[in-house]
Amino acid sequence: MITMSGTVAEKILNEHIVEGEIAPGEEVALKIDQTLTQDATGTMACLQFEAIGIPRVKAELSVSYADHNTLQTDFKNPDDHRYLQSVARRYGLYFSRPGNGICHQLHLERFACPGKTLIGSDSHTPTAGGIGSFAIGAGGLDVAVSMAGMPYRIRYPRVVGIKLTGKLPDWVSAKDVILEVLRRIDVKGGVGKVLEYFGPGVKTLSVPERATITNMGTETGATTSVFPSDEVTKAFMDAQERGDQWIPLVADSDAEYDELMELNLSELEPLAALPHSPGKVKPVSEIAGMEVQQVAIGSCTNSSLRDLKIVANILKGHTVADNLHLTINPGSRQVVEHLIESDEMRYLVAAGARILENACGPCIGMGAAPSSNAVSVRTFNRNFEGRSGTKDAQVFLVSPEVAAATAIKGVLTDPRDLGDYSRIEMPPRFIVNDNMFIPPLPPDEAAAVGIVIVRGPNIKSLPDFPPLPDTLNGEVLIKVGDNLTTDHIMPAGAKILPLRSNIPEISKYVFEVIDPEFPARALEKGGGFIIGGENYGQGSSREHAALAPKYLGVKAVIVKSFARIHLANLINFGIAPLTFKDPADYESVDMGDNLEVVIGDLRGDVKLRNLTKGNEIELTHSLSQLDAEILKTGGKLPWVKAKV
Ligand code: MIC
Ligand code: SF4
Repeated sequence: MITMSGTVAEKILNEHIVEGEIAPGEEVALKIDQTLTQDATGTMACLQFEAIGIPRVKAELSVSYADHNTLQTDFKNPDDHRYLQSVARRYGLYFSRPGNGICHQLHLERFACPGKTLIGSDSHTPTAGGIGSFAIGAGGLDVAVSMAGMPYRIRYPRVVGIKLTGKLPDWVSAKDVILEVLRRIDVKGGVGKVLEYFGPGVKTLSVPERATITNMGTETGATTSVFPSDEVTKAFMDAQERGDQWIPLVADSDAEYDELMELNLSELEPLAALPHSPGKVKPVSEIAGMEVQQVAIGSCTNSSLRDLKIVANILKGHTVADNLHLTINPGSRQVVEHLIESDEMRYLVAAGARILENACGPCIGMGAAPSSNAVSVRTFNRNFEGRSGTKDAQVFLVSPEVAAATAIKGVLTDPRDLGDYSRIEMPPRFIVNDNMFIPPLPPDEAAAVGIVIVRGPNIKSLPDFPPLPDTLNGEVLIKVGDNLTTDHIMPAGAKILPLRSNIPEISKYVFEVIDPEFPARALEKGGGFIIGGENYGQGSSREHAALAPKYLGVKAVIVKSFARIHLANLINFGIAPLTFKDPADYESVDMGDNLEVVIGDLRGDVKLRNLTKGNEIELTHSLSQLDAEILKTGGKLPWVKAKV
């Protein structure tokens, strides 16, 4: 039992705990104040919410955003948007229409509040930590359950205090701060932890800059990242006409962190994450000079007004180098309206930037795929192999400053070579125009009951899964290495994303990037097992990375360690998530081996009999009693339905 040492994370957590013991690693249930969903995960989340059978959302605020699936190459994505809009109207959610912007940028601008808990069906939900919200990414089903008013369960995290001192030098920005954190702790250094920023350097960063840092904290595997709520936060909320929602929230002076890290902002330099991992970080100065074929600016990490203003002022009077394309996705309409008003949009257009819509776009392979073998320099947060839509593209992740300098020069450029830093001026008040949010109907359930839910032909009903037996039999269907991402397990992109509400169809693409024969093999063998290394399932929150393998008959995933959200998704869909007791045993299991795994009631360790090799291995798991119960029932949906 730890005492209330008074970090920001602990203050929010402790106020929201409704069950469980306050001690790192213990399972606690949290009251959730706000929820967010987006269109790529939200369709499934809404189908699940409907299946739970509650007449209206019970969270204080639920927002359904349409920002990922905005490419309309046929009826599927627009059908899903009509479905989401009708569900929002029927069940009392805000609906953010396509064109309004990226969920995390919009939520920060218009809804996120210090001291509140937020759960979102998107792994970058911690963006709202920039305003002092305790914001967690989760699978769609967990968000649906929170929409139904039930608490969300997590392991009480360890809190890492990151003490910021100094001030960012010219040409260095918030992206370099989080890239430096990633350089130090890599893509699994944050697992089981909250990254909390404090110290004198905090006040030098604006809320959108803080949000860039908390957004990409996701790439460390952290449960979330959070900044205090101070005068800077108040000024931001005042400028968004939300000053009345501000509360002060800082760590007590005697607060004790479970771990400490110091980061002197003054010592940072422009950094880049190299292909194909956000944790492979190097100074730009060491790798500058390589020819670049594409620069892409935007994504929930770097599409705020501050970021696009700096880009506009760097590009002013220049032309994009003739060997590359520059695409820009602004984060929201507020950003665009300001750029138009200040004339800075003209600098972007005049320089030759291709202005795309306010949406995720190229970040999730929705358009603007790079050419073959291209080097693509992006302000995004992920550079996993194939995610851009081009398998052999080399994606580098950088700050807006590096991206803009590179766009002018045609080669990867350290922006400090450009000379004087462009100064930008932020408006004292933001242009507030909420006309693309459709607010919920007043809470008169009778009025909403008659609202027809619009379902296009691509929206298929949820598959039903039977309870899990005590003994699982089958073949090892695939064996993968460390840090395998959910983009590998269930790819996204323009072709596959529109199938998110159609499980039989989307299942045909499981492991497409690394083993396109997997779905056919899994079906032919009647299902089986996946063997993996460390940090299996890092990255996106997409529950389809569990749901689709389940549909193909996967019974257990046996690995050295799991990423947090994917582990929860496996439990939610009735796939046993097991780990090797001795990680060295990973070596002894091969693809094609016939296994018998005796899980029993999942109360203790588990035995794996390798029938091909004739040996026995000890497996273990981190399941709570409740997790075990959910798993054995065949997943969370039947379990929740039984409760309701
Ligand atoms: C991503 O960045 O990978 C996504 C697309 O936003 C995902 C959600 C999804 O797969 O729909 C995420 O980060 O959770
Ligand atoms: Fe959208 Fe990219 Fe952010 Fe995911 S990481 S929410 S795809 S902008």
